[in-house]
Amino acid sequence: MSTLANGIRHLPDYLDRAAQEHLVELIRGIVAEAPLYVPEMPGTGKPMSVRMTNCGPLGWVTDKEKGYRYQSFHPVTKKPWPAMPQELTDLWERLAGHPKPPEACLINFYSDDAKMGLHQDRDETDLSAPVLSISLGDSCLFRVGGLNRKEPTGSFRLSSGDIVILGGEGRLAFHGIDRIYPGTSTLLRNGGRINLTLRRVNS
Ligand code: MD3
Ligand code: FE
Repeated sequence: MSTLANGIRHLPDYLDRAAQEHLVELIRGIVAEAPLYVPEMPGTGKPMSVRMTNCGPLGWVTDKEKGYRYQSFHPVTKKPWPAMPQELTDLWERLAGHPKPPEACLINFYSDDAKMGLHQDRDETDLSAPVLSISLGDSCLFRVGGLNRKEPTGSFRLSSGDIVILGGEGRLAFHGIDRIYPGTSTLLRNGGRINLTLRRVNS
């Protein structure tokens, strides 16, 4: 375990191969009910390169017209998000140190050339709750900076089975994904990277 400057904890290889495979099976079931969709930047409508879906009572979505928000249903199918698997709630209870359960699990899928620009996560009402991130599949280069976009950033690699807990001051740190390293994991048959972020939205 390593604690970065601002309360960001990195737990390398926290999940063993069997646990990773089990999560991939759960995600396959979720995606069958709630397909990955292409999110759009607010205002411009520019498509993001990462595809997304969610499970749990709430899901994070974005589109050109209404921008970043949490809502209880899939933006394309309009159906409620699939339930949060107990396995994810258990991980949150073990690692998050937060009294209330997670309300949203955002599922990000990165193909070989996908990336995510530097941003803050601040669409949640309860910013005292941490965000818990689980990486599956190909490795990536994760970038994290300070509370101001201008502050210097550092980067490190996230690999399959790694968990990162973003709490305390680090909760509002700027962060992003610079690149995927294709072919670095055999977990996903067709390659790519999945990131799960468990979030508490409401106080
Ligand atoms: C640092 N996802 O969905 S997870 C996101 O790998 C997001 O898909 C990235 O950023 C991904 O918003 C990074 C790690 C992460 C998540 C939330 C954070 C790092 C964070 C919140 C504050 C600081
Ligand atoms: Fe983020």
